[in-house]
Amino acid sequence: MKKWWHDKVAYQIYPKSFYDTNGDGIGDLKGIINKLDYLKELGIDIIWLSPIYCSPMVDQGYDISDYYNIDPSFGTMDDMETLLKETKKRNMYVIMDLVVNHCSDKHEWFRKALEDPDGEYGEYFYIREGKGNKPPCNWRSYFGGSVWERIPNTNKYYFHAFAKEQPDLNWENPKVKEEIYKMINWWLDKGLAGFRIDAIINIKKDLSFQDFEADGDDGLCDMSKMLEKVIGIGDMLKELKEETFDKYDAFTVGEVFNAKEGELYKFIGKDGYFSSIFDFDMEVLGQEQSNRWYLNKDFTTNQLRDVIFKSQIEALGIGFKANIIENHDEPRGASRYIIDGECNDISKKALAIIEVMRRGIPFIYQGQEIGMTNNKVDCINKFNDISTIENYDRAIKEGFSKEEALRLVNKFSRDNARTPFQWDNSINAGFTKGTPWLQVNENYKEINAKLQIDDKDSVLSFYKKLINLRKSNEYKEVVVYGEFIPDLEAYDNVIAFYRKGANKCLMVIINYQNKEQIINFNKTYKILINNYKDLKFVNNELMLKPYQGIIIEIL
Ligand code: TEU
Ligand code: CA
Repeated sequence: MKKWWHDKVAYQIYPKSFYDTNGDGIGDLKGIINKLDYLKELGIDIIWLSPIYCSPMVDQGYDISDYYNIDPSFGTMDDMETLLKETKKRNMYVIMDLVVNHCSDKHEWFRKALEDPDGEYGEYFYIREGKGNKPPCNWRSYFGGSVWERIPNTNKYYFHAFAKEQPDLNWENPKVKEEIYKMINWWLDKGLAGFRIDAIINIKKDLSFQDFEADGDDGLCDMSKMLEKVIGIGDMLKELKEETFDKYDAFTVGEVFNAKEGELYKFIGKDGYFSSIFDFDMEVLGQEQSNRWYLNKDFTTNQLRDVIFKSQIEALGIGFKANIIENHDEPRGASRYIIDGECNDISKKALAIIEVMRRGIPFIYQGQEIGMTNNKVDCINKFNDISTIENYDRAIKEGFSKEEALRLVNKFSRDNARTPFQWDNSINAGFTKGTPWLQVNENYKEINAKLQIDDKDSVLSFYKKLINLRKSNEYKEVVVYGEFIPDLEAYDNVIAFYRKGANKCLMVIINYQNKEQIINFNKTYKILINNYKDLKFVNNELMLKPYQGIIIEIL
């Protein structure tokens, strides 16, 4: 059955770094309203806002102290309502980040829990007695250290999967669930189109809290060990959607890393828990353990191609994944998926084809469309992100030199994607008239939106072309619903596939390497999109230039 969101294109805004209108160095809701026409022009339908709720910002808004209000640094509820009105006018939709695995330690529920751990609000969290002088078990939080934090003057500990300022909410408590459902419906009633659902796979814990074998020098073990084993998340997610999203035909995207093999249909199938889930297969390539970046391995283009194919095929006949090449937790796609020294407008356009032409819902992250790249930071103190600093410290504890640790966090830091949006070549890239909360990438004079808007050969214009193709009357059906069929796998470093629809068949061929590649080819075709001016085709041979990417219609 067709759904309203199937043919849409989504865009993630990281509000703090998008556009600042009052000179405090922090992007705001008015800034987003100001740039809606830019997004509309790009072809965006759905905007996902990273959290803008009240927050002490220990984890940039992913620590919420009040779910019903807007953090003053972003604006007011009036601004939010204006944003909803202005998007509606433009036939655009807004989804917000739903962060309900945990809240902030400043949330009133948690403050009350600390006052009386054995009382009603203690039950809103996971509070357990320590084992002798030690925490209840040896699981490692995603941001390092134990998942348990001792409550002062007691032998009780509370559970936090992320930072200690992000206590996990107790999803086994019906009252907590009721509060969460009420809050979700309150927002949907306001006119939100849905949610991106944060860290949701963590809501189900194995309540036996037993130790696992340590996998690091810290004597702790990755939480994934527990998540792989625990059962029962399905019931929670089913109830969640029935009590909320279903009633509104909302669009939901789950941040799900650990869907078990063969269980995708439960998440995004016809009666799935969510409309879609992110495809993180490219992002976790080479990753040894969650959030221990210094252990990450390099990967080849063939490996990259293989994970893309595998993930695409997995979703066929089941549902639609949300396709990304970067987000606010990841390095810039152009820096991660293009070899250093080969990153240029041509290769960025090749990557853009992968973003938009996979089957699923494209989610473009702010700045991706102009080819923003990783930032270079020369000193650990210049990072802001909690996870970056923690990774650096841990790498050093585990024996890496300071230089090596700095190099590695530069490569993977979440701040790479969080530097301010580069609007133009004026001071601070036109992001703010004040002092930006995070250093602007120094390449803003070469990479900015203003330079690219009127340049028909820019990365930005190329994204527009791709989105236009996806939305055109002629090719919409095949780009949105067409099957995904891999091809040319015998060629190294070539990423090629068909999108086969009811009446049309498109083929994507990308020579994803810095040298020419000849490909035997005996089909009749029409070129729809090409990141070079021409395409050499002689005697049944396609001669692809370095990083040449084409979309052709097979006739
Ligand atoms: O991320 C969840 C998550 O699993 C992250 O730990 C992710 O693996 C990591 O950031 C990659 O480096 C979500 C949000 O997207 C993230 O920004 C938050 O910090 C986190 O939840 C806690 O709310
Ligand atoms: Ca501001």
